[in-house]
Amino acid sequence: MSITNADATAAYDLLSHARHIRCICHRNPDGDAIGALLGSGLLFEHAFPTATVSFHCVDPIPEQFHFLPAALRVTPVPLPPGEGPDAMRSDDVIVFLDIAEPKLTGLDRSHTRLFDGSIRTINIDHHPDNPRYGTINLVVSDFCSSCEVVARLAELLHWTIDAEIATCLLTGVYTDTGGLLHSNTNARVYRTVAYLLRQGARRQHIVTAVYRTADLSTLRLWGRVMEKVTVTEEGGAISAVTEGDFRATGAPYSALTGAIDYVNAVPGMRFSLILSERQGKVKGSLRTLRDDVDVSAMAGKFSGGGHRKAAGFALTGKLKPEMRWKVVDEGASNNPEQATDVSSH
Ligand SMILES: [Mn+2]
Repeated sequence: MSITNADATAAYDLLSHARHIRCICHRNPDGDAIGALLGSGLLFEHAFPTATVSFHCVDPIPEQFHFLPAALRVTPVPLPPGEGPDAMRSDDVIVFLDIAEPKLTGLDRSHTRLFDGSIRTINIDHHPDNPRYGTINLVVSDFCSSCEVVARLAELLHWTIDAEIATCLLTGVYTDTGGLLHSNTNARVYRTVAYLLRQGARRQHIVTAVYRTADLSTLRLWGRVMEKVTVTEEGGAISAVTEGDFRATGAPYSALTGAIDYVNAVPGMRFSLILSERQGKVKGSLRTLRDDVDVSAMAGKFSGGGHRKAAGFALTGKLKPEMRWKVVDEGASNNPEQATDVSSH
């Protein structure tokens, strides 16, 4: 599955009539959301010089991505200051990047017009559970990243990807494949990487910024994550960080990104999970290395979603620490009947 020529042409037609193209990525943006946001916006700017292109995300772009071109042009709300949702004109086009569902914009309640069909929108994504909420949907679930979808769109439309744009797009490919290590890194992904490198993508800059830079506060937060890993009877490697951990280490919520890959490294596990408390919510990140485990289905039980091998959810509430201790008669350690559970809370 990929984007068809017809999809690409439909997107082109919509964009070519736009006065203002507003690109939006999901809240708590990761490298793919940011790379796709900036890369697509810059492509549109080159392709449609008479249109105004703007970049939006309700949450700030983490500092580690500030090296990307146009990162500092990102503003919170996809509307000019002082204007309400009704000020959006009929010739405006909204482009959603890496947004699996409307609520992940953080704007689904305040800007309902974005999703009621009254504004023309293009939905560019790679999440399999994306409900195709756009006027035009460029959703390719077997692509590794939304950046790969943007690169494919550019290829079909014969748009030039310059070094700046290639750097944005390669960032998303790198982050959503865990540095080309995840199982979604197939031959087509390497082909895309080769193409972006030929266009001048600054690979070493991405590697340094994303994988070889960690604040002291991040290292301390990760220390707490690693220290608290426990293994469940269902074969899960699980850790949790509380608001207290974030406060004590001084690390922002975004610093947790990447820690899950270490928890997921415990041999023989079916899945891994990191729970984190964030302002009255508990966020869960799930990963698996196994083909017979579908963590997006697990996340779905908590109204979350994602991919088979990487998914997440968010619940309202906070974490209640629970410690379980078991006193086992050593002579009968293989017989669970003789173990006394003295779980304490
Ligand atoms: Mn993505």
